[in-house]
Amino acid sequence: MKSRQESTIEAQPPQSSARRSFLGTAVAGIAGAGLTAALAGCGEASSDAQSASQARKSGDARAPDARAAPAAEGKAQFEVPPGQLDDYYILSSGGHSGEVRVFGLPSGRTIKRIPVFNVDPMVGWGITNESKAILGCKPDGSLKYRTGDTHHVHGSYTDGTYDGRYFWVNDKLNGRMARIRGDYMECDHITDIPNVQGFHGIFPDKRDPVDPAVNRTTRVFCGAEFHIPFSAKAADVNDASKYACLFTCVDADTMQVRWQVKVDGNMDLCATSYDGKLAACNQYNSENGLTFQEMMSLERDACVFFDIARIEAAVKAGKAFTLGDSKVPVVDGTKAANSDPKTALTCYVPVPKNPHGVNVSPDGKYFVCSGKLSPTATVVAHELVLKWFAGELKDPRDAVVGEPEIGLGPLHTAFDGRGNAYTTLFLDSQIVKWSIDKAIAQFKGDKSVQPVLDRIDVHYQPGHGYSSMGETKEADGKFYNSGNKFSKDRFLPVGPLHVETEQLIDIGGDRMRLIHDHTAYPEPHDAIIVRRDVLKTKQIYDMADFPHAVKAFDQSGVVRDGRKVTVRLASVAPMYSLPHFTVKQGDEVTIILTNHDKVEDLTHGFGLSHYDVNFIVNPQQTASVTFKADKPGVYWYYCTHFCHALHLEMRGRMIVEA
Ligand code: CUK
Ligand code: CUA
Ligand code: CA
Repeated sequence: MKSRQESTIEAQPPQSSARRSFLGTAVAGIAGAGLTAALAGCGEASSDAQSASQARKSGDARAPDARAAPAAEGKAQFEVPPGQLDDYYILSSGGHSGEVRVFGLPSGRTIKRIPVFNVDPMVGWGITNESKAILGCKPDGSLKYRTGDTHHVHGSYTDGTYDGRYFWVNDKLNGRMARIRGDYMECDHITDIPNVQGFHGIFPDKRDPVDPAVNRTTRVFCGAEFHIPFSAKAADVNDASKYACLFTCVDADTMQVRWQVKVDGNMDLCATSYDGKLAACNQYNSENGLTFQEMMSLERDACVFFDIARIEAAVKAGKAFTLGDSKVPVVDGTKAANSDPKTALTCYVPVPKNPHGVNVSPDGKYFVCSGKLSPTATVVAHELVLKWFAGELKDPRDAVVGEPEIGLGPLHTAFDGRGNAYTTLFLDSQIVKWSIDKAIAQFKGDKSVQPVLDRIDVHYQPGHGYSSMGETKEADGKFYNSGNKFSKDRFLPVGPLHVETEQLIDIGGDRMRLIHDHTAYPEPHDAIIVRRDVLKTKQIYDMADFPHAVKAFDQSGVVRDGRKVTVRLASVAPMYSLPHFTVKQGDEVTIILTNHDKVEDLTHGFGLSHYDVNFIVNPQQTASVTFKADKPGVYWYYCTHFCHALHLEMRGRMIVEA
């Protein structure tokens, strides 16, 4: 049998000329409306548009012009018609919703919301015993946390590109890292990171720094943004010199924390080299200040590099200490303790004031760190950082090979695999395309080169931008998505809280073209764009993976053990295996439900009236809930997930005897 994807590709009809001309007209209309709206609704966009039109008059080809895909060329090629599938998945963080989202690209269709750190009654995440075991509970059985703040999603690598096995996401709020399985696209593990607050950037490594045979992800690195005092003495709470941040390594397979490194400054993003040797974090607050003013006093902060092999050798050699209750070995990576390059675990490369974001070019040669408060991006050569660690480069700043001026508020950089970088400009509300080679030539002293190649207005204030397969060696330079923090007037008004705008940009040609907008519920930060063939998802569970499965209808029933009662239930559309069951008031009831349907998409739900119980079972899945039967009477349970013509009849009674 052909895979769904193969048959879809074959089934794709040639572009219909009728659709092409219709879409061309529609896009032209939208582009016009967008520009008018921008002028009317947004001060910054208005001045951008004015300066852009002035610049165009003066013949500056690098000026932005708020363009959408022009009508004459038509953008039907990017339309995903009804019944057709997208070419890419976007896996996006959901910010303080605590979840991860999956969109299709180029359509922008929402395909899935994966609950991770939040509670989600649609699937029963945070309600079933299985999900509570992953989330972690207090001794009384209630959830330890119900909230999270996801910022960065990254996938596992084999040979420098995504292998579809796992995805990881951080929880900035409660200091945790979660793993999502690539096959079922569900969270399977959450790890608490000890002694950190504001756990922010993450990045999986791409190969082992020492063993060349291990050419896949085995570690995930995590940066912490808020520095905290590692002294219990009350007198030290206001002594900034007692504060520090920890950089953490988590084992990708076991999800155990392997080691931590104490560093100066506050870390935002993480990046890893393609050879596995280095990880990097952009550092602001090198001042180690506790107040806003203190954090801004220095002209330069740093991009800090971690020599992974040396750190692991130091841990092995016992040069580590522990902090508080944590058993995780910690080594000293502060600047003062690492001044000798030949033994240093870390290298602090100075970059302009309060940088944000560090990204690695797909050829593995450069780390690009954005200026945030400086209108520049700093290009650091991977090879030169290795030279510094080898004692062959005097000053860490000598690893900088480019620092082009690109615009106001640079935050994050993506790549097209053709030597170009695309950086979000938060203050300018633009994406700027620039050439890495030209930036390097200019930095060497060639005043005639202009690294900036193009700019495009986005609506409005972009945070992260990311390109198709752009964080792998297979960066294909087709699409770029700008994740904008404000949408203002782009969508129908819905009261004070605005949805965010995700804008899809065609980066296949010399100039960027806006293809379309889609909405994203607040608030995505980072995302990755993954080619659809990378993900091999499973649509049906294996019943054998659930040790408590109710394997046959005749295994259904009520089992009593003192005050603990287990109700074993199975489902096949449109029936549960028990039309009713009886328990006693005060019993602790555990309901185990196995879905025996094998048909793809045949999910059942289980809602229990007035007991706040609500979860689903996908085909061949088993899930369970535990609650106290404290209200006597008759309570209907029913299927919440539409499954059959008789879905509404799919129900039964729980009888609670007083
Ligand atoms: S941070 Cu949000 S826009 Cu958490 Cu990646 Cu830069
Ligand atoms: Cu089963 Cu609806
Ligand atoms: Ca600073």
